[in-house]
Amino acid sequence: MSIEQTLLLIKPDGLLKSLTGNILTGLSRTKLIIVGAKVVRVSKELAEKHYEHLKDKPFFNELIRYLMGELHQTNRVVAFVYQGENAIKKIRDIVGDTNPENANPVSIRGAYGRITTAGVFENVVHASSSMENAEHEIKLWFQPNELVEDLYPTKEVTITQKKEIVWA
Ligand code: IDP
Ligand code: MG
Repeated sequence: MSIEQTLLLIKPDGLLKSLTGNILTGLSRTKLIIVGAKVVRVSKELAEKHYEHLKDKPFFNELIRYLMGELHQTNRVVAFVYQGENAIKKIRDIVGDTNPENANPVSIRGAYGRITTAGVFENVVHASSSMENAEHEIKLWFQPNELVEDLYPTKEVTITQKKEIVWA
């Protein structure tokens, strides 16, 4: 058994349907621990990087609009990093099959997902599918100081003349 990390996103349809509590309760059965959590405004760039591997699919443009919240009058997702033994499989088992119609009816996607007429699977959550995939995704969504564990090697850089938004 290996200690793994995995990225879990509550997608815009999950937020529109107020499913955050249900989803977290469902996932708490895994006894995994949360080592990072935040609400993220999803830019087109972030959405396209996240789904880069699907860029040749016919549903890609709709999928990007979906993750950006354009189909659900919102512009955010909630992101979590879970950690523990076999975290990737444990989370994916509860999340269910990619296609909500094939997903176990008691899984998150089986219970709450749907297929839109535009053809995208609105399946409520995203979960990493392999260790390589998880590392890539966690680094995309979180900076090292946003996680309470040192998961991957870091380096120190000095950034000068960087503009930042601070409270006025
Ligand atoms: P996953 O989310 O179960 O890992 P991926 O193949 O990585 O599945 O696909 C990413 C997302 O793209 C899915 O969660 C779903 O929203 C959407 N998607 C995947 N395959 C299809 C499809 O055949 N039709 C419509 N949407 C799809
Ligand atoms: Mg995937």
